[in-house]
Amino acid sequence: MGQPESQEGEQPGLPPGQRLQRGWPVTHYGPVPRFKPDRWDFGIFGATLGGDKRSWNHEEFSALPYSTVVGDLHCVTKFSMLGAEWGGVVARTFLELVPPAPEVTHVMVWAEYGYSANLRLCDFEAEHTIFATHKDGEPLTAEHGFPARLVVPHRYAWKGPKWVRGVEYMTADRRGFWEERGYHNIGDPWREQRYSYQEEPGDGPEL
Ligand SMILES: Nc1nc2c(c(=O)[nH]1)N[C@H]1C(S)=C(S)[C@@H](COP(=O)(O)O)O[C@H]1N2
Ligand SMILES: [Mo]
Repeated sequence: MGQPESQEGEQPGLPPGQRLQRGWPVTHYGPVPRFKPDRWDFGIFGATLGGDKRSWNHEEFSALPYSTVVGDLHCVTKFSMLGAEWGGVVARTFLELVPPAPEVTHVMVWAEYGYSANLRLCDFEAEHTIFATHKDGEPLTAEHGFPARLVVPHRYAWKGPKWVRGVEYMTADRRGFWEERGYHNIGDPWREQRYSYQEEPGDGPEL
């Protein structure tokens, strides 16, 4: 076994076709929502074990166990940021607090204005998948998702909604906002799964 194959001009640590970005650009669709602390909550719903729902207001969310993970952000428009330190609540914490029914295979992560992204349960429960409130020790700014955004370092960054509001447990896969609009249902940057036309049978629900 040698080094992983890399085409000329590609940098180690960068998925194929990506380039490093200096600084941290802001990328999203639509306006930046205004945070209203007394109106904000974060909910877990859908196919929970026993059918309960649970939600946390901002104060309660801020009191959940805090950890840090190191992870990349790969935007499908080809820029990447490597090795940021994200602080917040790891996604699997919610699976412990509100266990899913045994039939759950996928989740839909919901954000302000109805933005959503679907993930396989295994990607959601990966140890570095985190609801980040901080980056490199600083609270997120409004444009980057304050008060919380999901980071899934091993998926393209559209799978990490900013301004998250909750998670729906699902017993079958369903496409989220970009997955319905031409982007790949799985979105693995290491396999360069950018567009839905690249999907193979089994990668996602019929379009
Ligand atoms: N709510 C919401 N979250 C979103 C998006 C969006 O349009 N709305 N865009 C995604 C995309 S495509 C990227 S690349 C990242 C960018 O995060 P950043 O602006 O913090 O760099 O946010 C993701 N999260
Ligand atoms: Mo993106």
